[in-house]
Amino acid sequence: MFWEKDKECMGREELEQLQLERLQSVLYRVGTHVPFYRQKFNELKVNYDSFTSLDDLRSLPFTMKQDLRDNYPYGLFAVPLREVVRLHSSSGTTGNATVVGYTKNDINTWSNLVARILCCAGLTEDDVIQIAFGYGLFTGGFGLHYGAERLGASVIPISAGNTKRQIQIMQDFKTTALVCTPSYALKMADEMMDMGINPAGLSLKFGLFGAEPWSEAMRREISDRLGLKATDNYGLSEVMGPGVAGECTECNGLHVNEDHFLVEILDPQTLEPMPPGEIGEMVITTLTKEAFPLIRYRTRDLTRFLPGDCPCGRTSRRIERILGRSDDMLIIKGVNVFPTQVESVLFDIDGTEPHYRIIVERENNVDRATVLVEVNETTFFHEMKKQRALINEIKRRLTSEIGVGFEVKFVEERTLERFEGKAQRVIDKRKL
Ligand code: DLL
Repeated sequence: MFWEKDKECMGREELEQLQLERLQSVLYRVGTHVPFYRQKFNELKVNYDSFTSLDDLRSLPFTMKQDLRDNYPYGLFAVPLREVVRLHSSSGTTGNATVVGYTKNDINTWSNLVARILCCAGLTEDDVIQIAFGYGLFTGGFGLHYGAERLGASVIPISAGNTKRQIQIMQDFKTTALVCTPSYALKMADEMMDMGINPAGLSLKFGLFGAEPWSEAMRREISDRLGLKATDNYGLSEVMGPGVAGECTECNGLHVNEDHFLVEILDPQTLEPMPPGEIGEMVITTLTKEAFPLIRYRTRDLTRFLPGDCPCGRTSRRIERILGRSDDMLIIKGVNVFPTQVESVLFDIDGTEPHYRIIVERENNVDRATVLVEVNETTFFHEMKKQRALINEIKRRLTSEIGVGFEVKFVEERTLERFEGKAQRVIDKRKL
């Protein structure tokens, strides 16, 4: 099933020609209308008129989150505010907020690309889509909403929170597709258990999850518990919001909407392209956005291009699920650790619940990382010997798969905070 087959299955040569033309036009636009880029292009003597291949992209400057903050609120807009019909903002966990804007055309493109991603995940106009992302300055709610309407599905704009009511509505309205963060989907599964509702009795078929990193093990957990096909979709507010990339029903990587976004995977240190198939930082150039185009935006998200063709027939390049953000990467005793790696180990072990927290401390200049993991009642009240054995098994697997030792502590079911939006997995108490 395709939304725009001619675009999704375009030959590489034709696609690259389109990307080059769009790149030149966006460079002209920002070079003319955005002082920040005009100055950078002048300094670096960028002559985009003479670009003959996409490799010329490498002469262009990068844009960083800090540049967005320095130009807060409207400094990077490429159109007058009069042409902007929507604003969104990302608060971020550190530093000032950033603001992004959309023209009418941008909203149109955005809706279309999200519809593409929904269709790619198997949804049709027959679906009843419950959007449990926050509506507001966060791009998740409105982004998915407009896309789902464009698809022609029946949209339930319930927003995040009020979990009991979510489940009631899911039952009454016969929701077939749930859209939220993966951690919120798990919270819903817990709540259903408490309410004595069997997910098998609901009409759920699809779950479209995104906005935070999650593991393959978590996908299995959610799919099994909610009885749905779970796919991953990716985006970020700076670049548009949801709609940048999404999985098809093959579930083997996220197809990038390459006719609208030019993606590079670079070595975060040298900023040179990573060899094919290796993990690096994703850098994105928007090719069609009018109000808020970005050139070589450093997302900090780490992933790699997947080799080979997808059996679904789409020719767009696929990226692997996001491993994490380079700023979420913990360095524990010098070893790089992503919360998703810990998650993969925990979710694979019987007796533990899919809820965990990682606490990092430093004592006498030595790092100590502790994983708090919820365990079911039976495990929690196991005799000491059995508990020890399970803890040792988890420790052994964490050490062998991640390369650094963790303390592991069991906590009772339902003691760790649950999340309705993006989960906060790490508490870093070190003053680094
Ligand atoms: O999270 C946009 C979005 C909404 C995407 C709904 C998908 C669904 P921001 O709040 O600006 O925008 O956060 C963007 O979230 O740089 C990634 O680090 C992370 N992220 C988003 N999607 C995924 C994903 C929205 N599928 C930041 N897997 C990005 C892993 C993701 N991380």
